[in-house]
Amino acid sequence: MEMQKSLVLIKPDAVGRGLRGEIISRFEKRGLTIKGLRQLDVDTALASRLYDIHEGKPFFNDLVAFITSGPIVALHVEGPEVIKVIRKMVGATNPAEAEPGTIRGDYALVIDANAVHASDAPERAEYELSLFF
Ligand code: FUP
Repeated sequence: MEMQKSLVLIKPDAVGRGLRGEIISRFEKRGLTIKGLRQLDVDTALASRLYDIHEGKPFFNDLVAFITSGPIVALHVEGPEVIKVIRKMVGATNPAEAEPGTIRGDYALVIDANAVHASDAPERAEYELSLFF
């Protein structure tokens, strides 16, 4: 079976509320492999590289301000179809639209503090993983 990689970030809101374990545990229980795990503070330069595709959008500055506001946990996760699997587990970008049972549907309320980030394509995962590992 072909393995795929994803970068997941547990964002400052979720780290601050003590949800690291809950979130990592969901991936482990699903059967995915945590190949790398790192807690760090993101600076503005790293945030700009992570969010390069959102540069120029109205929410860009808030996005950078939020991801640099406290420690995050970066996870290198692997598994079959991991990008699709994780994005379903994470739920809709806007937590108000995320189904209960998803990470955002269970642990977040508003789009500007939506608990986690997850890569949305294999090429993107390679790029994002290179920023953190
Ligand atoms: P996702 O892949 O679900 O994390 O969503 P996007 O890559 O589209 O967006 C990245 C982040 O930008 C989100 F986590 C929250 C923020 N965002 C906004 O604040 N407003 C928007 O309209 C869209 C995204």
